[in-house]
Amino acid sequence: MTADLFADQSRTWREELCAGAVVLRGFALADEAALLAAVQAVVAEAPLRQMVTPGGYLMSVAMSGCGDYGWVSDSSGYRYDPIDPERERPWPAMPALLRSLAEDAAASAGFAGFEPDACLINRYVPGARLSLHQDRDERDMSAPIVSVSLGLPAVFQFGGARRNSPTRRVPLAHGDVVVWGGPARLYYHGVLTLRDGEHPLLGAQRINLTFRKAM
Ligand code: MD3
Ligand code: FE
Repeated sequence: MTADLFADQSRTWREELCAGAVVLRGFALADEAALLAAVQAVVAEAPLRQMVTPGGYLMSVAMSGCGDYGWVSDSSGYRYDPIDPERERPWPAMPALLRSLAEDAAASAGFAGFEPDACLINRYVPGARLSLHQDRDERDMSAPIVSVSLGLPAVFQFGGARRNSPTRRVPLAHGDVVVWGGPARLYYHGVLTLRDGEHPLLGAQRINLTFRKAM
């Protein structure tokens, strides 16, 4: 009865990228329908929007979020804000299912006790990209970041501690979860231009969730 024996694990496996960074392939697949419903409920309340960088560029990625804080970019800089400036209201609460997925992924990568207070939602349509950057607006760098990929596949670019560190390319597919912590927490990273395609559940888009401890 090999099929039964592997029923729970056959679609999920682990790949260590470097010390502190692990890909949990397929980790989000088990609950994908409920996960997508939760994300849809959040963006129905706080719509995805393209933000402006402090340098005046419109970001190709559309963003929203939930939890106690949302990440905001405008002409004055980047910040975590308890208020969504578009709606002048707090961000939607983080759905329990999203929180527990992030906590479970962090624990299974060795970061037990992760308590995210922010979940950023990034939406990529074909042509959108995220250039190489560090995530350094969070207060506590000992907490990891948990990333969940949904929809169209993307190529993730991941370097090192310096902007000119050599980079590697890692394909990320629907249901993949990545946990970044420890020595990898401040590594430069980005997402290459999303290619055209059609995902059976999400159509022509990729959604990425990143769970953080912002404050
Ligand atoms: C490596 N998002 O929102 S998630 C971001 O797919 C962001 O939308 C990408 O980078 C996306 O800031 C990549 C993977 C990720 C997130 C945070 C990291 C990788 C990281 C922090 C440190 C090192
Ligand atoms: Fe990032």
